[in-house]
Amino acid sequence: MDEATTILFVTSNQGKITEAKEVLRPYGINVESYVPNPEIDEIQSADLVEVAADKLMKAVSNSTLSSSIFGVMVEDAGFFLDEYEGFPGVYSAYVHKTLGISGVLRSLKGIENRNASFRCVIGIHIEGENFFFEGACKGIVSDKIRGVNGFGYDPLFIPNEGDGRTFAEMKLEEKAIFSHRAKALEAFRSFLDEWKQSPTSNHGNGS
Ligand code: ITT
Repeated sequence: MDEATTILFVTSNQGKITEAKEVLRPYGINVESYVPNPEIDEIQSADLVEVAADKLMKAVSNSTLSSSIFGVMVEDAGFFLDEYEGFPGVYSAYVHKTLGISGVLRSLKGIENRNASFRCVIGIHIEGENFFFEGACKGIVSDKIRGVNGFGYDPLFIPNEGDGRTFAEMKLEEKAIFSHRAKALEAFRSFLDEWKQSPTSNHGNGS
């Protein structure tokens, strides 16, 4: 990226913003946060892409965009437990608010299958078009709450690609190596490299 590109990330979750900044900064992409008030109402759907698409449409129509903003971004994410056929998945925010991570942990007491994954879909609106990028991270649920970093389900989740620590025991830059969010943002970043070269892009080096 040879020029600063500013993306407006519309989310009520500060943790997501911090991580997106961390992943995209090395590529010269600035992430600015926009915390909607009231929060964007999410539709009920079993499909993260559908939820992200609806969020993106609402975010774009709610945001006042200055000319320095290159794109508008939203994200929908979830924590999927294999034992429960993916639940809480798209209901993760609700389960986190009601049961909390200690409730989720209690529900898994004595259960052998502790496989889990995080998944997310990032939706980005650029020059009137919407683009979607997915990321997933597999791991297992810890037998106790561990660590104070990150947010949400991080103190429960031990990624398979890691060294046995939960996400909440890792530094920001460590989680950003292989998290679901980092993977989706990397997919966006490589798309952007190609897109900027494309002759039809107004922002392209090749235009
Ligand atoms: P916005 O919709 O405003 O972006 P949110 O926190 O409601 O913020 P989601 O609906 O996408 O976001 O998140 C679903 C839940 O999954 C929520 O409880 C998050 O805290 C949790 N979650 C998402 N990504 C996570 C991550 O990287 N680590 C831990 N928990 C995460």
